[in-house]
Amino acid sequence: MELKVILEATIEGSVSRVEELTGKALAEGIAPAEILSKALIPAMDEVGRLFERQEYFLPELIAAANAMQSGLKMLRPLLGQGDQKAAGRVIVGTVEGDLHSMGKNLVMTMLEGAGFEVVDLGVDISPAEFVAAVRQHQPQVVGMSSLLTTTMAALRTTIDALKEAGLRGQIKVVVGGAPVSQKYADLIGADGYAPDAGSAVRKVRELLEQ
Ligand code: B1M
Repeated sequence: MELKVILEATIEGSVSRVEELTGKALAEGIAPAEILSKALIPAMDEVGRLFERQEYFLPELIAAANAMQSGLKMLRPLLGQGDQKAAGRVIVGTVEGDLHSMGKNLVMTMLEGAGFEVVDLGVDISPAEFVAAVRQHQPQVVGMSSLLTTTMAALRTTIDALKEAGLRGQIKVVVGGAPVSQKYADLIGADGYAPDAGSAVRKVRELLEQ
């Protein structure tokens, strides 16, 4: 089966087609990571381009996002099944004002697969909520996602809030999301930056070894 059909069904926003075709691809023995990297993720890139060209509007964007989520949900238990004991506790959230969840979900899935205990804070998480979550869950690592240039500043305000709360010294902060870069991460005083979900796992491991 050609993965192009899953890519097209995701762009069209068809949840039922994506579920049917993902099931078929898995039954044919295609690796979950391949379905993700060659169909679901590039589909969202194309949806972003269509949105920029104003060929797609919010309803199409939401439909495509739902279609991707439905595929991701099927792949999630199969992605990078780890056999280690909990390698550490990580809390992950999308920053205040930002509702994009899929990148965060993918990062969480890969971390879980790598053996980490992961707490999902959700989206639109304020600095105060991050602070409260660190107090409650006592993680080693805090992961923050930002997908909008307008919400990138919330990465900094959240780090500042963690400092003010006296918690910064006990955690490592990893940031990511399409508009974020290593340079920006350095500028705002994050401990790490990862461009994608796979490298987020490597970065978290690296920080915990320090
Ligand atoms: Co929005 N959106 N969106 N959107 N959306 C983008 C981000 C945009 C680039 C589209 C575009 O114009 N081309 C644009 C941002 C422009 C900018 O800021 N420069 C945009 C816009 C403008 C908006 C709205 C403002 C639109 C409007 O209302 N007019 C609005 C904002 C709402 C809000 O958040 N307040 C909005 C809304 C939405 C939907 C709700 C409809 C939907 C999200 C649904 C959901 O997530 N449940 C949506 C979608 C789907 C997108 C695009 C098309 C796809 C995003 C996505 O899920 N990609 C996106 C265009 C694009 O990115 N191509 C776009 C797949 C996902 C797996 O990748 O999230 O990049 P990504 O995550 C990657 C890496 O970034 C990284 O790893 C992930 C996996 O490899 N990563 C991390 C992410 N977080 C990380 C954390 C880490 C480490 C790595 O450590 C902790």
